[in-house]
Amino acid sequence: MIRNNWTKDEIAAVYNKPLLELIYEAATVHRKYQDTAEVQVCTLLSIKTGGCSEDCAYCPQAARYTTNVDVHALMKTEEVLSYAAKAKAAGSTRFCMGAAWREVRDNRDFDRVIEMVKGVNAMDMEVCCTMGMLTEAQAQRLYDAGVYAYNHNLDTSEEHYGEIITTRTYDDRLKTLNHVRKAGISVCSGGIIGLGETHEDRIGMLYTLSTLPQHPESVPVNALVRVKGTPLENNDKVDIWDMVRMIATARIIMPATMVRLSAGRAEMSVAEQALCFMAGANSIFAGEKLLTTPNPSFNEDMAMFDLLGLKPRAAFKEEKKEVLTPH
Ligand code: SAM
Ligand code: DTB
Ligand code: SF4
Repeated sequence: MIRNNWTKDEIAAVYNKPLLELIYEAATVHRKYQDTAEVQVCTLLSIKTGGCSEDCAYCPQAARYTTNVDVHALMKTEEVLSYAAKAKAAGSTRFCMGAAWREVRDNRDFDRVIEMVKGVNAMDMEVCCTMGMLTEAQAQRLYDAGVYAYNHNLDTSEEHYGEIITTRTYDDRLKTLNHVRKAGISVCSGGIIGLGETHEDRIGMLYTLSTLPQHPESVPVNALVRVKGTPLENNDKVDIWDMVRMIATARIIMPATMVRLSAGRAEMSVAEQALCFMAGANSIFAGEKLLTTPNPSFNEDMAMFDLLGLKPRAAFKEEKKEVLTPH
């Protein structure tokens, strides 16, 4: 049964289980709700890079930090479509376009994004965008153009949010998620671990996600990529066991959701990633780059899939219908 009335204590009890017990339980839930042989392969492309006005402490694209990111205006439509075609040929079924914007504005750039969305949609790939805050009307326009999913992360708990970002609020994030949901777009929302948050903060973020009126269809779990020049560059590397614990808890409390092993794979061994799949992760970002930082190559990932007996999930497979228990 899918529940959206979890309490923080219940989630903490799952999160704090003995590790092997937690993995076993998550793997059991995974088998019941998902096809464990399949992993969704999404390709990311940064269509507008750097120069962002926000102060997200983890992000190499914030204009206020001096990082090695090459700032780039919005790409040309044809160029984006040729990347999408390559991603499809390599076996990707979801193409996610990222823009370093605080929010979408109703200008020519947005018109161009709409063209890109139509083009990628015509290639029979699931189109995803992540471009910052959206109004209800903008979400509707994206849906009408063929956007399948929108990524907008909560990143951390409500309590810890102000330590990481001061240029917008948690409530702003939730509002955009609501606009996305209302427009009929699939919701992709998760967060990052390794920001200096406590275990309670991680539980708090999972609480907010799992008590939304409807669970996000996908929840990315990112390990902080420590980028030189950002305020978090000297944070400790995320412990793989923390990643596994987070993925397993997300899998148990949101069983019908795709849980994505997102940023941080470049620093993980195949054995470590296998543990994450065992614990219920069933989606990855593929391609040599995430938005601006390195990621394993398609070939390395396909070799990993062969080794582990996994295969890429087909596009447009409907997520299992949720039956929610009332609050
Ligand atoms: N600007 C839009 C926004 O913030 O929603 C979309 C792009 S933004 C780069 C997308 C997400 O990438 C962020 O919400 C954050 O979760 C993730 N991200 C950014 N930098 C990261 C890093 N260094 N390590 C891990 N995840 C990161
Ligand atoms: C998400 O949760 N992770 C992706 C995607 N959504 C947009 C982004 C990760 C970015 C990592 C840092 C970078 O490459 O710039
Ligand atoms: Fe801008 Fe998004 Fe990076 Fe924040 S995470 S600085 S909003 S690109």
